[in-house]
Amino acid sequence: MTATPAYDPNNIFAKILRGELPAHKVYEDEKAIAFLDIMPRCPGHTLVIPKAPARNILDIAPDDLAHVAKVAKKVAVAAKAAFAADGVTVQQFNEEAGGQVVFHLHIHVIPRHAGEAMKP
Ligand code: DGP
Repeated sequence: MTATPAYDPNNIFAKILRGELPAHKVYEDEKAIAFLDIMPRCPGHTLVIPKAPARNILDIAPDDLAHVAKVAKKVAVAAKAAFAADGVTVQQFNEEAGGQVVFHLHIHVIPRHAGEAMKP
């Protein structure tokens, strides 16, 4: 088993949080933001992230995780309506072996239409 590395403040989402990189923000509060994924797997693919410096589910404080989950629910409801979707896929990856590419915790919220394939 590999030890979980420390949080890297130079990851892309930390730069978005600091305003050093642009993002199309769709939601913000005191503890989280949501913005459109740059490589959407379906139209409306949104990422929800905590403002706290958490690498993934393995190191995030439980209260920060609870908040980001609440925001993911708001975004799911809003995105389903905005994109007239039939359903919503919610995904979250942890560490390279778990499919994570950007090492700041994020929840994928992906509006889905019946019969429409999701890009890999
Ligand atoms: P993953 O770590 O595997 O859960 O996926 C990372 C996601 O982040 C992937 O869907 C693409 C997205 N992404 C990567 N770089 C950027 C970026 O600079 N801006 C935005 N908006 N999304 C990004």
